[in-house]
Amino acid sequence: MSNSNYAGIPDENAGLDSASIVLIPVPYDGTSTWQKGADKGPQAFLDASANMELYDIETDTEVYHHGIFLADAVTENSSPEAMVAAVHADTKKYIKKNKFVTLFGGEHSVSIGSIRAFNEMYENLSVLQIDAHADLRKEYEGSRCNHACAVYEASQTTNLVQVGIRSMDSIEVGVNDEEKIFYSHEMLQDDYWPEKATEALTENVFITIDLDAFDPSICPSTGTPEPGGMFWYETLDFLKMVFTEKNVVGFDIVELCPNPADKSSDFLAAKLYYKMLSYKFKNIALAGEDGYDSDNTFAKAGLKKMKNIED
Ligand SMILES: [Mn+2]
Repeated sequence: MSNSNYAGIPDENAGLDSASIVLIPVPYDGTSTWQKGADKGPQAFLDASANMELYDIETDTEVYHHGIFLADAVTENSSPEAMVAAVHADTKKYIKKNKFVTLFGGEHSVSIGSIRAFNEMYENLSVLQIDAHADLRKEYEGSRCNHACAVYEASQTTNLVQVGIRSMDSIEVGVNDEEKIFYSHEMLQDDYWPEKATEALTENVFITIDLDAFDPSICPSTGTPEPGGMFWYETLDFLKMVFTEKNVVGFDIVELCPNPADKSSDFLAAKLYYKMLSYKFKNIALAGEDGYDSDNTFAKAGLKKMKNIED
């Protein structure tokens, strides 16, 4: 990555020791089947982030004051399995440092590694997947670490809740509990889907967002754009509900496939990432406020839900 600090934030907010937040870029595109280019996603996301205003109007906060450390990118790409192992190791390393860990892909197979790490570190983990595709294949093209298998493991080892789904293969039917799949055509008919999806989650939630969940009219730069997707404010309202009612322990955003003729998708991804951080930290005091003396106030807020830190 050519950017030294996330979003051009000052060095004092970008160091690992004092940062509450870690961002791990994973520029990986080894298994995508149609349009290549998700390996360029992290750089386009960082470039758009550097051109974004850092005051969030809605929460009246500047979340970067909590510190955002831009980690070295995971560049292992010798095989899908090796990439997943590398993502798993890095994610776990930073969770153990009591950071709020976030990742930016890359294609969706990177989430196999991040979800595995969070599931090892947090009790009764739910995975909230916001995606056009079910991604529930056990194996695809000879690998269990293909993007089409992104949440198969999560469906077996966590409480998986899927939102925005509008494309799947018949072999995926029945892999996840139908009660926990919120299909786009049903969401359109049910004003209460956000409450129902939130209720389906346990306390500890990892969120994985495949940008193709959004309608291609607002986010066309993804590998497989599917019509009939989610819009900006309905997505933010839902995320706000989840961040308010649950303990979101981390998240990833994947499948930005940049197109030089469309900067709006890069910018949507940048803004989405920052919005999610703003929702997470809006009620967590900054160092020096409300009697907190620690540089890393997330450590205090987040630790209590974690499994044995020595795992
Ligand atoms: Mn996906």
